[in-house]
Amino acid sequence: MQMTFRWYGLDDPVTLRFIKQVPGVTGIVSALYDVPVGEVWLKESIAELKGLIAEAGLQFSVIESIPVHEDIKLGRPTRDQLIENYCQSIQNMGALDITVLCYNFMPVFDWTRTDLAFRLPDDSTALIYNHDLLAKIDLSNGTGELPGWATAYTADELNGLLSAYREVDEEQLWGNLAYFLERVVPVATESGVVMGIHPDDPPWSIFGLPRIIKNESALQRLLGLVDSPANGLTFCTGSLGADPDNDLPGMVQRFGSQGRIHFAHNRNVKVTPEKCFQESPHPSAFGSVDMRAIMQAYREVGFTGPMRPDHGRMIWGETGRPGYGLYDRALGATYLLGLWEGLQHPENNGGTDG
Ligand code: DNO
Repeated sequence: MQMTFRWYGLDDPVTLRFIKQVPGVTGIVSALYDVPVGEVWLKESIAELKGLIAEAGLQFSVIESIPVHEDIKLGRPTRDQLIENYCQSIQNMGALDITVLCYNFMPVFDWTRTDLAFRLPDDSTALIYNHDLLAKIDLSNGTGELPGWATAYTADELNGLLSAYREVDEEQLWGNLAYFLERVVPVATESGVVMGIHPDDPPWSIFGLPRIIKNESALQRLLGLVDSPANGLTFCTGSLGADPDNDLPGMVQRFGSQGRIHFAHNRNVKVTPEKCFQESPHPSAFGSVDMRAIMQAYREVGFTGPMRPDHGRMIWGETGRPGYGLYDRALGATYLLGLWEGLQHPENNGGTDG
């Protein structure tokens, strides 16, 4: 296992130098944030980012994410050119030896919360989600009212997308995902890249949009769409853990032993009443996710891929990008590495990457 950290590029207040100071973190998860969705990621631009990371003494381990254009998810005729561009981006990353790609297939909205700075009794703040409150968010003026939504849509753009998705049900979305994967996975394989789909977050429909990557049977179905090792998973305990029916350690066992988990996102969530959750500190005691059992399952399947602590709270007065401050994620990385070391088989005395 390689412990990694997400970095948002030169604008990120959490610098590569700070990340390098977190014990045991050797890899960076990043992306090109200025390429319009659908365009090719140029090799020179990826190489430049890789160079910055290497200068800091770190490895560019994962691209998270190359966004999938809505026209691909909607199955519009323009998708073929967009898929070709996507393939080109994969070839470019592969040529630079960046071998893990995280992506998602969530219509319109990536991860979604109702409050990005909910104050906890200890005065830290966390991201929370409440399904009833979400339903009350008014989208008639675009994404303005949605807390922290990164891709701002105007009212017209958003209405256009929402009405286009009214014609696409879950089965059609599966079909469009299959169409995409049938074309990109062979290119990934040739390029030495493995793909890990990120589960839907939260793992249920929001705003009436179809969402399909939500549970074990969906993940198994995904793997079968193109039965090749390059077609795999980003296993996110926070996203899947929002549904108490998901058996996370069992899923790590079953998908990990098939060699199909390519990237691990470890986050804890405290699942409150139905379809409500609060992001909580990484250790098991603070949420509904049994982190020890999950790490044990990763040990048992001999996981060698990248892992990152996922969202943290804001603590010690830190301000910054919600979920992506330095301190709580650094505590998370240290906790996960501690579990990893403690779960090491006594006969295998080999550091953190065994
Ligand atoms: C949230 C992240 C997601 C993830 C994408 C992957 O913090 O885990 O935004 O990067 O869903 O495509």
